[in-house]
Amino acid sequence: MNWKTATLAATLAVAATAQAHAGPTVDSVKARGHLICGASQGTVGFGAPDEKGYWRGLDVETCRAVAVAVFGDKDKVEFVPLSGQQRIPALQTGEIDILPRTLTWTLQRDANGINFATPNYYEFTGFMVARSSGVTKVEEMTGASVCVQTGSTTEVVVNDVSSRLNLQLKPVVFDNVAATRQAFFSGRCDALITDASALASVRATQSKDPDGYVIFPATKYMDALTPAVRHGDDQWLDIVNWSIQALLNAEMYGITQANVDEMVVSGDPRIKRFLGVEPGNGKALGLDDKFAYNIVKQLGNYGEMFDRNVGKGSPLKIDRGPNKLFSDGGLMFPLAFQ
Ligand SMILES: N[C@@H](CCC(=O)N[C@@H](CS)C(=O)NCC(=O)O)C(=O)O
Repeated sequence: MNWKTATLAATLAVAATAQAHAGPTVDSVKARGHLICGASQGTVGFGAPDEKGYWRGLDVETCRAVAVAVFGDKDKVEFVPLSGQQRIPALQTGEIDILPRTLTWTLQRDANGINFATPNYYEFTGFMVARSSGVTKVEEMTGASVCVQTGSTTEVVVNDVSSRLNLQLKPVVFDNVAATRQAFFSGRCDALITDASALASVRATQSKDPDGYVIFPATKYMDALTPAVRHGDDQWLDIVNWSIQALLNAEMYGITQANVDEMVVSGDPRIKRFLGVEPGNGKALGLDDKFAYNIVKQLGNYGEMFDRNVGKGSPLKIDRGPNKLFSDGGLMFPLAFQ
């Protein structure tokens, strides 16, 4: 054996044993026959049922990608709407299997019984105010009352910004999405604070006069909105991570829902591994070797998902900005399928 064949033999030996042991979450999901996903209480673009009751949105489709990975079917998933306050306990107690719900990755949350997977959206917390107020930036908000929801990082942001700039902001706190938004639109508060994308969604889909409101960043510190799972089940974390990675890799390779069947005959070894033409990657995760192919076939790539839910193909028209792939100057980073 020369050094080349010896290395190849060693690699193949590792590949042959690289099959994941089943973990408790994937076992119970399979036994149940569907995934249970923590969802928003209704933010168009991220998570909301359409007029026929079918759940749509970027976070919703992140769950659907995991359902495809496990079952080969994007519809083997049940969505449980949760408030900001309810969402983490629902994950910790096992009521849901996965929580992709505009959840900012923070140390306190991470240390508290949950694990974050791969961010599916990056952005800033924002304020929305009536255009008629004339306010266009945080520094002009002295004394403003702010509608804010419990169980969200925005409670911390309001207090941080207020004390840093000595603005004496007055938080008016609510415990669910509808009440918070309704209070703002009825004039109970001068400003509404949440993720800037959720504000864009609320403005586009829930206000009578979208032009009558302005949105600006509340802070210069960016959030990574990241699907989470429970502590203590590494295999499940891997499955969620690589389902999200499948969406990012597909975009990097230019593989779309429309062309995925043509890409299967690609001669590029990386693409062959990615689509499961070369076996091994699915098996290593305890999944079908075609799990990434199936995800793209049923949902498209990350860019397609972004565009139809929150980007140019949606009412929100949000720019890709930091959510571009790293190769286009963004923060989305595909990891190697090998
Ligand atoms: N990213 C922030 C805020 C996200 C969030 O969940 N916001 C609350 C209100 S501030 C919410 O329920 N948003 C609407 C939704 O997710 O439907 C966090 O992780 O706390």
